[in-house]
Amino acid sequence: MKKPRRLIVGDIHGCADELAELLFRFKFMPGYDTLFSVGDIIGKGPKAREALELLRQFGARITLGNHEQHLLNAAALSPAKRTERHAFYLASLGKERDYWLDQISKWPLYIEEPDLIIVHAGLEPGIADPAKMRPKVLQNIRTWDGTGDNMNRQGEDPPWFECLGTAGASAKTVVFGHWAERGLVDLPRFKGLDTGCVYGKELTAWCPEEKKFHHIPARKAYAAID
Ligand SMILES: [Mn+2]
Repeated sequence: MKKPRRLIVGDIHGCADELAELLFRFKFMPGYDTLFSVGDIIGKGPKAREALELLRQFGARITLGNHEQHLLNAAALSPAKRTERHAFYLASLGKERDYWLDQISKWPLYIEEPDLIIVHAGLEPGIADPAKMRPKVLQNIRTWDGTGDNMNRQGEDPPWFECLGTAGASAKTVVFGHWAERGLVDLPRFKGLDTGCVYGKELTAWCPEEKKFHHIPARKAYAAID
């Protein structure tokens, strides 16, 4: 029998059919293999509830994405103050809304394994300890301007993973999502998994034991790139 494997899945955004196909093709064995998600399971796409349910059934450990943060923010507002987008996010949870809100509110900002750090967007340059990094940075960073005021200035500022320097240079591989426009990142210490499934590209996961990516093509484009 094969050794237990870990599978870390990139941004799903309601693409539950592609997630199911990924788990099937990987021959994922619940209770033997371990599943992780970098978050952004909801938002944009069609089957948020089904994706959450699949991850629950397979015992996934999940880091909080910026879209889950948007959901939690929506739930904290009085109904009169919610935007249409807030309402869409809350409605996407279906009847078990309260159950999922409770679950999602417990998801961590990052997960540390002996050899990995799993995080939604990336690590904050200049800070060695992930516990001291700002939540909004862990959830949103793409590029680094030296302060974190603007974390999405592509083409002007460097990607966060080029800015960690020696302070953030742990021996662990950082596995992240959140940057569909850039797509797959395959550097020795950095694995970026958001390959824009919801935009009609593909769902990507990485297995550290196999040192291999797994890709499932999107069945269609569910949303336009914003
Ligand atoms: Mn994101």
